[in-house]
Amino acid sequence: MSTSPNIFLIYTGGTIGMIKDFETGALVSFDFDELLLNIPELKQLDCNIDTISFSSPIDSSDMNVDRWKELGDIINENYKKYDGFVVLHGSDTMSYTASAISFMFENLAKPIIFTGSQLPIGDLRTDAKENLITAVQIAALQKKGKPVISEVGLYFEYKLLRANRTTKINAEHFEAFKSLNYPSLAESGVHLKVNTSFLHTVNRRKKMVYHTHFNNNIVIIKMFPGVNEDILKSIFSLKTVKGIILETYGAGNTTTKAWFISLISEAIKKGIPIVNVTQCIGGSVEMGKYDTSVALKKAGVISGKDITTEAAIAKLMYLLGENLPLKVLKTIYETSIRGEMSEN
Ligand code: ASN
Repeated sequence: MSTSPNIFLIYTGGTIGMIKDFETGALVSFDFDELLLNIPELKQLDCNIDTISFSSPIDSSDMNVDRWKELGDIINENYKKYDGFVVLHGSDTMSYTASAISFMFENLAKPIIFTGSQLPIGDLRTDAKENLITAVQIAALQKKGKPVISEVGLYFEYKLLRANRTTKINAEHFEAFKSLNYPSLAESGVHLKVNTSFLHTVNRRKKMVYHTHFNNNIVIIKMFPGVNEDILKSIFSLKTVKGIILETYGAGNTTTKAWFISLISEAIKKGIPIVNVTQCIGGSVEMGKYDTSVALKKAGVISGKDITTEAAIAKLMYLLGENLPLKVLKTIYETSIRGEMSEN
């Protein structure tokens, strides 16, 4: 029997497997077998690769919580059988899905590496081949028979990043993702260099726990100068809203208008968690640093610290799905549970 690592390659859709629609000229998801035919190099890798595809591959703009679960179920059902997982996913919402998957798998002890591309695999100038081949190699990395990476990663354009720290920052460049608040986990040059000290460490005696409940009754409100009182009041009055993410300025600042502060504190008094994340792609929320965030802190707003908006959304849906009392939810939210925020 072969001792090479066993890798499960999961195709969800995205540009990597797309072709141009004959009539509209727009890119549409294509057949997985066709994608594999375009990349015979996979057979040369020192690992065994099994593959599976979503029954109808999608552009990642159509991702939703049901699709997260579909993907999570595929990984969970095959967790024991494989040494590592590679997920092919559209780049547009890759950071959201990868963040969600990181919360779904507690005590993850194997690599789940997301990748995709900016150009389809059949395109002459495609970035898909390098992304896919190196993602598989990373998922197959082992030391003393154990996976080197035991977390959810995102590999794109020569860098492996912690997935729940990433944001898509460019629709044009091959370097489409950044992780501004956490260093890269590995870099691919002439050698594949793993930055061991930044890797998530795992206690292998703890059993992996799979979580599937996401409550998507949430809303994200991006602050902007001139934000309208009536519109915000109507959003805050919606009974279906069970959690709010406030995308604030700089280090967590908002308008200090009395109507706004009272909306926030009334909602929290009613048990609605409100999370403060910054609109900046780097840096951290620090409520109390400026006068313009003191009232938020007093009202009990949760600090998202240096979490990305993508991870903040996934974490809020995940913790709401766990049905926790508000105080407990706040404490857990402000703690790094999958390496998604800095501890301070
Ligand atoms: N629209 C595509 C997607 O996210 C973009 C890509 O994969 N580069 O599915």
